[in-house]
Amino acid sequence: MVKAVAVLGSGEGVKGTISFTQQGDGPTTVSGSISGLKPGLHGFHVHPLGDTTNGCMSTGPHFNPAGKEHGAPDDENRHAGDLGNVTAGEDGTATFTVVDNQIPLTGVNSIIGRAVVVHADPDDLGKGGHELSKSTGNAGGRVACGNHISFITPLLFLLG
Ligand SMILES: [Cu+2]
Ligand SMILES: [Zn+2]
Repeated sequence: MVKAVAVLGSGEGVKGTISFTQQGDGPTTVSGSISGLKPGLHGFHVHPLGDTTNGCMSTGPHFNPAGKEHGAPDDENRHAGDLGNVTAGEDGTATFTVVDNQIPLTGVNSIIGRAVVVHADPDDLGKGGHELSKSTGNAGGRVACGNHISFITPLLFLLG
């Protein structure tokens, strides 16, 4: 079992902790809680760069090693980083668990060192007909990001 974590922060009062676990070559389970959101759906993605020099903007576009279009998590044609939406309740907190096959913690397409981003608006999953639907899901601003996704499994264990 390999484990990783990302801590989300922003200047806008949005914060949270996201944990990642993967068993062997199986899917990665992402679970977390994010507070300070407006109620409703918020796009949730892995972006490729663990760089917040210019805030969440410097994390790059969506993690997309296969060169595909933006889509829903269960679409064939999707960015690897497309994790869909998280839903914040009336208290502004989203608590969620997502299981996904395209965000491994090891290997060439590992998401370690990359960033997780939560957006201001709903991700239309590529189906909104907006000019941004096929690239970003038209999910609006980046309200918080966690750079960067870090192993919490001892590296000696991974090598051994
Ligand atoms: Cu994003
Ligand atoms: Zn995408």
